[in-house]
Amino acid sequence: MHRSFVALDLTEPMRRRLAAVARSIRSHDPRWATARWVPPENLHLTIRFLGDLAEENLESFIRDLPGAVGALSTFELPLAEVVRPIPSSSHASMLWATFDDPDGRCALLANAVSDLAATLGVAPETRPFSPHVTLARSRRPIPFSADVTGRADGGMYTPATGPPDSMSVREVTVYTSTLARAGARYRRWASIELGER
Ligand code: 2AM
Repeated sequence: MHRSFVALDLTEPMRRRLAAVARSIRSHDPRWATARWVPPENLHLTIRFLGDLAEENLESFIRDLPGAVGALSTFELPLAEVVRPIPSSSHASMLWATFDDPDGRCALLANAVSDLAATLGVAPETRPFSPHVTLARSRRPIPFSADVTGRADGGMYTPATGPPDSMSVREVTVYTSTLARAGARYRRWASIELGER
């Protein structure tokens, strides 16, 4: 069985921005230093978690994915909150970067992937889709102070480069993950390009 999910890779500028914010929070806030931080190379935006799939089901899903999403066009995903404590700032068990989905294209993509997953018997998602990148997880809730975000996200870019406030989405990727003591290890199985706009 393969623990599988479909995700968006971050653009390199967005990955650098979020990784820099994560580094900075760790160094400014000792309470968060011991949380489980996602390594920069593993940062991703989950479109749909599929759970455990037999290899033949995973292969069939990958075969059918271009037909399910290839007609959807590429889109821009604007960053909403660079750090959002979940579920609340007083008891955060995760830190997310959140994205807006102004024209609903990301939700459309998630629905198309979910419809295909349903044909393999994957149970429907119970949580509403909310595009985010998980930066850190903690087993016990930790308070998160919003002023750390300002300090964490400031001063890392020259005006010429500017921090990226949005990322282009051109493809979706199917991953499997193996949970290990040192953290999750992801294996990329296939990337499917979206259609040109
Ligand atoms: P998260 O970022 O919201 O935590 C790979 O494990 C990805 O699949 C994670 O990034 C995680 O999304 C998502 N995921 C893991 N377990 C899940 C579950 N039981 N239900 C929904 N999504 C899950």
